Amino acid sequence: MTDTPATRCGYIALVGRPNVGKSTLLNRLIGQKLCITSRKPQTTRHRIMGIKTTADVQYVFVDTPGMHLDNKHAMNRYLNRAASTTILGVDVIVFVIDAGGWAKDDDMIVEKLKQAGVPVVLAINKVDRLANKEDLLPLLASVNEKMAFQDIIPLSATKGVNIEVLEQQLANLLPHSEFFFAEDQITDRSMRFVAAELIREKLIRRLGKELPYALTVEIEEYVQEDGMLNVGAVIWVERPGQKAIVIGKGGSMLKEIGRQSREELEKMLDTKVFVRLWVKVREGWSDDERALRSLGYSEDS
Ligand SMILES: Nc1nc2c(ncn2[C@@H]2O[C@H](COP(=O)(O)OP(=O)(O)OP(=O)(O)O)[C@@H](O)[C@H]2O)c(=O)[nH]1
Ligand SMILES: [Mg+2]
Repeated sequence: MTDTPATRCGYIALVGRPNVGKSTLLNRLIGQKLCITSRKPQTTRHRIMGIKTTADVQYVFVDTPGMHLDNKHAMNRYLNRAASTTILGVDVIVFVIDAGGWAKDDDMIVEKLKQAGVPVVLAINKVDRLANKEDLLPLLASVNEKMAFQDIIPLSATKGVNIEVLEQQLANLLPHSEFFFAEDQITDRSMRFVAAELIREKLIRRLGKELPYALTVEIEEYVQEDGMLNVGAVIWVERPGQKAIVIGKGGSMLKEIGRQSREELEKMLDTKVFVRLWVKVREGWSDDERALRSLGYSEDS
């Protein structure tokens, strides 16, 4: 008989509707900025792993796009699919909701979680926004009727409240296993992918309400040379008017996005970085299944 390893290791999906703080929570759990975040819903578009290794536990967190009822647009269908399929391959699910209240999308997600057949921990995020702790009581009383949660943990991803409690509970739920990844590995994604995401984050944060959904970033050049990293990226938009907005007056917006991206990449990689950006138009790419695939929005990416 083989001995059970003393260590624990497994996959933990962070799921929930858009904007509840899944990516912020993942970054907090692994103690470093990996996933992009913003005030605008539907910031995350790809499944991405964030790995945390301690002496005896390796947590493989999987960030997912927000799930929502609207399935009319091809991009929305892709986002829902990426999140739904993740649920089926993990050991534990952290279902993130907003302390502000239960929403219709949460009901839809619960139905999917019931079918997953793995423990679900409910994380009630953004408790720092509540004026009084008692304000949470009605929500706490009602969530028990939704499904049998393994645990219910009120927390704040931005303020770091109750994060260790969640982490400890998750450790207990992971199977005994050898580690899957090297102890210093923090993600399954390439730095090239992370660079594209960072540029997209700067764009989402700077631009108005509608534009974020109409753009995507494609890295064309990623070359390390003479102690310097050269990053060349195309920002795809859907209409000429959007291109003008992204470029800005005299190129001012594009220059600012480039500067912010460069600074964050330099901090992250501890090397000099040079960022070049272009803006190109590809009409209707976000509602075109083929264009989506060619721009990296496919199940295996
Ligand atoms: N006050 C407060 N704000 C938070 C907290 N956690 C996240 N936020 C904010 O909520 C917004 C959304 O956070 P994200 O982490 O991007 O949310 P998400 O669930 O990943 O969103 P999608 O990727 O769009 O599905 C950001 O402005 C965060 O700063 C929290 O604990 N307290
Ligand atoms: Mg996110």
